[in-house]
Amino acid sequence: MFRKVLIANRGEIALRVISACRELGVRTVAVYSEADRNSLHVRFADEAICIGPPRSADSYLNVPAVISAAEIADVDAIHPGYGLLSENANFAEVCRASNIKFIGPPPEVTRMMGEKSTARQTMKKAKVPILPGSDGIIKGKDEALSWAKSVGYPVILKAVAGGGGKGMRICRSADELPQLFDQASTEAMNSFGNGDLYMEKFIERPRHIEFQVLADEHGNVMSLGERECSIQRRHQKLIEESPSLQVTPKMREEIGKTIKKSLQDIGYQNAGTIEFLMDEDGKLYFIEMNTRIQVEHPVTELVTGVDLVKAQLRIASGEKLSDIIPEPITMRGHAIECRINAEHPEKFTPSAGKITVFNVPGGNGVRVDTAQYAEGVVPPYYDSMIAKLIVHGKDRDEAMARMHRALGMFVVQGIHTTIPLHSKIFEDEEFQRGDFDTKFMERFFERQAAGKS
Ligand code: MV4
Repeated sequence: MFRKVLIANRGEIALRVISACRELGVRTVAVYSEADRNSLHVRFADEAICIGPPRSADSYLNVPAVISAAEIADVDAIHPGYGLLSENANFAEVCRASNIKFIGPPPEVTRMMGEKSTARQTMKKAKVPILPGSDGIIKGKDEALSWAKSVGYPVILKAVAGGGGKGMRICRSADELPQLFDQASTEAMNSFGNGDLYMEKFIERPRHIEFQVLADEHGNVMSLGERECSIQRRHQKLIEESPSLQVTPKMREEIGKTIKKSLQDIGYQNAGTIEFLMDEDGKLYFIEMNTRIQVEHPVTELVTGVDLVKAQLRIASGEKLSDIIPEPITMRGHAIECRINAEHPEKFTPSAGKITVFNVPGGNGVRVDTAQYAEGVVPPYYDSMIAKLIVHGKDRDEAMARMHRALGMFVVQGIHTTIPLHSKIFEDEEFQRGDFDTKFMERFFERQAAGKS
C-alpha cells in the first residue's frame, strides 16, 4: 500500500478519500485554494498545501501547482476525486512522467474514452449494444444528412469531446439538420476546443442507467450492478438509486458479462462507470464511459458492501480484485442518494454564503457525505453541491420512507438548498411508483405548478 497520497480535489470527495486513506493507514496531503483555507479537507488531512487563488483554473486545475505540491510533500500517488483533473489524460501522463501513481486508469484509456465516438466504436467491437448511428466523426453536413436518412429521424448530434449536454442537438427532419449541425459544432468548439460531431438515433424518453465496474492491474474486471440516474434537471443529477427497478437479474448478469469482457479487451484499470440509455422497450444501449469515481458511488457501496474508494487505492497499489473482494457480489436492499445543492429550489441559481445552522440527520440506514458545517462558507467559485444524503433500506419503500424523514431532519440555514425540493419529490406519486425517465423533472414541475394554482 502507498505510504502517502495527495488528494487533488476539495469538498466532500476530498474528505471521502481522506477517510479511505485513514482506514488503510495511508498518510494524506490536501491541496487547497485561498478560498478553502478553513475547509474540512484541509483540517483532516495530515498535511495541507495552498496551491493558488480561488478560481479552479488558478488552483485545483493548475497541473504544475498540483504536481509541485506532490513533489514537495513527497507522495507516492495522487487521487483526483471526480471533476477537476480526474479525467484529464494529460495530467495522468504528467503524473506518470513524475513517477507518481495516478489513481485511475492509464492515460491512453482515459483519452480513448474521452473521445465519445471512439468509445462508441470500441464498445461496438466488444459486442456491447450501441444505438444505430454514425461510424465515428461526421465529416460534414452531407454525410450527416445521409447518416440521418439511413438511421431514420429523429437523430441526435453529439460532440465527440462532449459531456453535460453541450454541443448536443436533437434533429427531427432533414430541413433543420444543416442549421443544427452548425450550432452543435460551434457550441462544441467554444466549449471543448473541438467541433467534431457524431450521430445517434434519438430516444425520446430514455432512462439513464449506469453500471459500476472495478478492474485490477492483472486483467480482472468485476461489475457491481447498476444505478438509476434519470431524476435530473439540466444534466445535473438530483437523485440516484440502486438497484434499478427496470433491470432484471438476467439483464444485470448479461450486461455484467459483456462489459467485463469489453473492459478486459481495452485494458481498463481501477473504478469506472459505463452509462447506458434504456429505451421504452427496456433495452439498454451504451452511450459513454466515465473513467473516474462518481458522485453517486455511495449507493453502490451501500447495496454491495464494497468500499469503492478503498478498492481504488488497493487496485492502484497493485492488489488483485480477488484479494480485495474475495466473495461474489450480492446486492442487498435498496439505496437512494439525494444531492443537496446550495441553490434556490425553484430558480436553480447558486446560493453561496455563510451557513448558520447545519443539523445533519443520522440514525438507522442514513449516511451523509459532506464537508460542510455550521459557520462554514459556501464559496461562489465551485460546484454548488454541499452534501449527499444517502439512505439504505431492506427495499425501495423503506429507503424512500427513510429518505423522507432524514430530509425533514436535515436543517440548513443561512443559504438556500434543494432540501425542500427533494422532500416534495419523495411525496410525488410518479416518483414513488419508480416509473420515470429523464423527463421526470419537467413533468414534476408542471404538476407542482398545477397544484398551486
Ligand atoms: C441521448 C438522448 C437520447 N437519445 N442520446 C444527455 C447527456 C449526454 N451524456 C447524453 N444525453 C442524452 N443522450 C440518444 N441517442 C438523451 C440524452 C439526454 C439525457 C441523458 C441522460 C440523462 C439525462 C438526459 C437529459 C436530456 C437528454
